[in-house]
Amino acid sequence: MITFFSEQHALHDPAWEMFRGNRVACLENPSRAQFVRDQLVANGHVLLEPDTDSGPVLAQVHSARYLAFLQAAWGDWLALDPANAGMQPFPSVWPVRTLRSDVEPLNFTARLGLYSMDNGSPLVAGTWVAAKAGADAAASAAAFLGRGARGVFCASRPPGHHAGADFMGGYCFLNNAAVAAQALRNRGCARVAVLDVDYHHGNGTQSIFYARDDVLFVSLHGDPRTEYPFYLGHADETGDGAGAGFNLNLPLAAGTPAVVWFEALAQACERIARFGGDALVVSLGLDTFAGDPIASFSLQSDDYFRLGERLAGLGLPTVFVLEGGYAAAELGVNAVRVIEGFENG
Ligand code: Q9C
Ligand code: ZN
Repeated sequence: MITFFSEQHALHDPAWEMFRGNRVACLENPSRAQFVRDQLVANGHVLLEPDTDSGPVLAQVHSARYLAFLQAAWGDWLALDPANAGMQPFPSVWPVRTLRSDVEPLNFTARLGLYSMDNGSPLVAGTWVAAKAGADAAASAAAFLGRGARGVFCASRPPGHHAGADFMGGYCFLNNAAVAAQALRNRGCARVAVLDVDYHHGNGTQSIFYARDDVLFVSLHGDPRTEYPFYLGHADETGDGAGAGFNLNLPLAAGTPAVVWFEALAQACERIARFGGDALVVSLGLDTFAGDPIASFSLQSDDYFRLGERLAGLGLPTVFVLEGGYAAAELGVNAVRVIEGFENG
């Protein structure tokens, strides 16, 4: 399958994330995309450099002030003190209930809090360039589908599905799946389905399209009562206003076996078939893998081929966007199984 891939992903290389009050190596690191690239090349798949500027689409799915903050963030951090070059900023204050989020503070780490949902989205010198290359891959994939391809893969990082219209979160900065879906809409698809199979609920994507009936969001994920992102992803979130009935969450208990996961996938596919859209975007998180260090489903590598086959059964032009998956050494094999299952289905 044609894959959009940029080496610029490696510019996002955080030194640490927080775990139990300590700094630990970041699970979302460049080796992930390198393993995916290596397996794609080893199996004869063609890599293309992203060739479409996602700028206009980013302005449709993210707020102007968030994009301005993210693009300028590293420069603003350095302007405070040149010694900040060797340090990762960390948010200081979050505008939770009763606090105002309409007035942007001048203080940098306060603004980082305003534009973050969590303490787990490390921002470094290359974050904007790497994230923008991923968004460009999503826009390029949408353009490529318009030229008649059946499926296209974006092997990008950092991931995107936790990023909302005006915040980063869960290692995500720009919502690549939302960019792909909106770019497909702009290119003449009247209705687009997004299926999110990452272990974690795609809160950013859900929220971006929650009031819209032209983009259906369907997600299978760990139950937010116990799993990240905790504050969204429940079954009773069905959409708002015109979007009522166009959001379907299928939360599954941590430890859910693969056979039950595939039953939920069948339910998700039924909803997408009933929607009858013109294209499909798959938020392809591979942290459902049994060997994943931060998740608790138990899919095996062969299950990913079956996943690809099931998705092909929907018969829709499909953009796959890489999301999570932290068993890095197996990530490439599992990603290739999905796209080869799709090509076989
Ligand atoms: N020390 C995605 O899969 N943080 N994001 C875990 C572990 C939340 C996962 C912290 C996990 C976010 C795209
Ligand atoms: Zn995830």
